[in-house]
Amino acid sequence: MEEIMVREFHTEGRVIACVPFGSGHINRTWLVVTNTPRLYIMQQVNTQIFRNPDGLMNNILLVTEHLRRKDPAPGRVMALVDTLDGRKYITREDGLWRMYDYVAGGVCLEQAETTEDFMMSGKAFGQFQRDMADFPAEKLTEAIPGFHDTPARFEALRRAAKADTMGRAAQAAAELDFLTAREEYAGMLTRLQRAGTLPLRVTHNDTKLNNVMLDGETHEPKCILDLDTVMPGLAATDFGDAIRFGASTAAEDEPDLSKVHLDLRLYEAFARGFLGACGGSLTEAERETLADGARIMTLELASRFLADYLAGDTYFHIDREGHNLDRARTQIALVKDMEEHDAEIRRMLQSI
Ligand code: GN1
Ligand code: MG
Repeated sequence: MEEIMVREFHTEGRVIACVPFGSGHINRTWLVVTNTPRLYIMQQVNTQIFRNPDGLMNNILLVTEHLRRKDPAPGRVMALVDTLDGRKYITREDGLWRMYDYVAGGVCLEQAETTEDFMMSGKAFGQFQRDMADFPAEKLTEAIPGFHDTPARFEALRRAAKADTMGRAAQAAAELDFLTAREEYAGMLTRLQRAGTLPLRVTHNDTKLNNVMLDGETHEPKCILDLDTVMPGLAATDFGDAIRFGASTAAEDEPDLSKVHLDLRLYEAFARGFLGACGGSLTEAERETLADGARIMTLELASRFLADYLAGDTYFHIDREGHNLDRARTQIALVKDMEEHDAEIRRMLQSI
């Protein structure tokens, strides 16, 4: 299908290849090669999951326009390629199709090579917070309603365990117990937001290290990728999701748990980058909940991976049997480290 869809966009030159690209769990992505030096990224967005494609694309258009006003230099903000009939995307039964200019000269890391790199990704997401601080969050659609409604995520886990449609709950009993014991705590940010203690911001909601493109030479932040989940949210969850993914010593799906630890030096590096770039725009309450953001996002992802494992892997792409259970287990290993080092982490954050 991609060979057909790629002809629907206004590319320069003739398309000579369309190669699977990246490591997303939800959408499908291709690198489009032409007979000119120009490259493109084409994506088929999963509309079973993103059920409001027009709202999602409207978010992206509004946000990229706002960011481009702040920094008009080429390659700093993702730019959509027009379709042949002058639109920005195509919606069909099999999903939403769109194309971006490929940002040349950048690198995306799956794991931080140096603490400096991770600091740079903190800087990028902090800058995003600051650049979007004067944008009215209520103009954005909730691309996935209740995306970080942690209590609802735990409720979904409970339902999946109870239904146990695949007969897998027995294998995951220890993980279920671990998460259930932390359910009350995990709802804390959602409660503080509903009470008005934490303000709604424009947040990215998928602040993984591999969603920041760094300059290939200087490793300074170049461009933030994957704007699909940009919507109103909490600063602490953007901070926390980045720590969850990037401050781990292992990949999100590492099956050997002895390799999975929280790296406090990486944690601190990200925090320095993030707070340095957005610091002044955060309230005291927001700063105080950053450590909770990291722990709660990790608990939330653990419950999402586990619920998907129990329900038969219908949400996150898997490459092997038990993939989502492995993912849930790495998240739990990280939570254990976060709990053990909580006092130290809070002291470190306070000192920045
Ligand atoms: C999904 O597909 P990807 O990698 O952009 C998920 C995120 C998770 C992430 C875990 C829409 O993101 O919430 O944090 O996997 N995106 C959606 O790696 O659910
Ligand atoms: Mg994403």
